[in-house]
Amino acid sequence: MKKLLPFAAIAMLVLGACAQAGSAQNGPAKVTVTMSEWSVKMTQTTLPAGQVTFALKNDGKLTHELAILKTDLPHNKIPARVEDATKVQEIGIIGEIEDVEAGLTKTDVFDLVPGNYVLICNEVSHYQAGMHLAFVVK
Ligand SMILES: [Cu+2]
Repeated sequence: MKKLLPFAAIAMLVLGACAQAGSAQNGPAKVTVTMSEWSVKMTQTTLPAGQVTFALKNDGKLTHELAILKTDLPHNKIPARVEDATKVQEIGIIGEIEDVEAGLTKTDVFDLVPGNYVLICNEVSHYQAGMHLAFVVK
């Protein structure tokens, strides 16, 4: 009987892994955002509601960051800050991945409800240089 215990433990691990894979079938729960000067790309711009893993990959030479805004504003119409026009107002911010240095990738998980979103880089003047993108959660 003692020898059965390790098998039971392995079986539970395998079942756990299957359960995780199963939930991914409902929709991709992971998206990669690639940033460089001066662009933002996403592997897909329609995401399923719920927990979504964002991997921010910095393919550029400067430090970039990702801020997720839940807003119906067009992605190129986010207003500048009054006190510092080199950055925009983080309207409806639900999370961010801060300061990813060149060549690195940082990952975080965000809980998304259905709606319209804008993804921006809010390092100094990066938004104005074109680092913004719209995506939808359904
Ligand atoms: Cu940037």
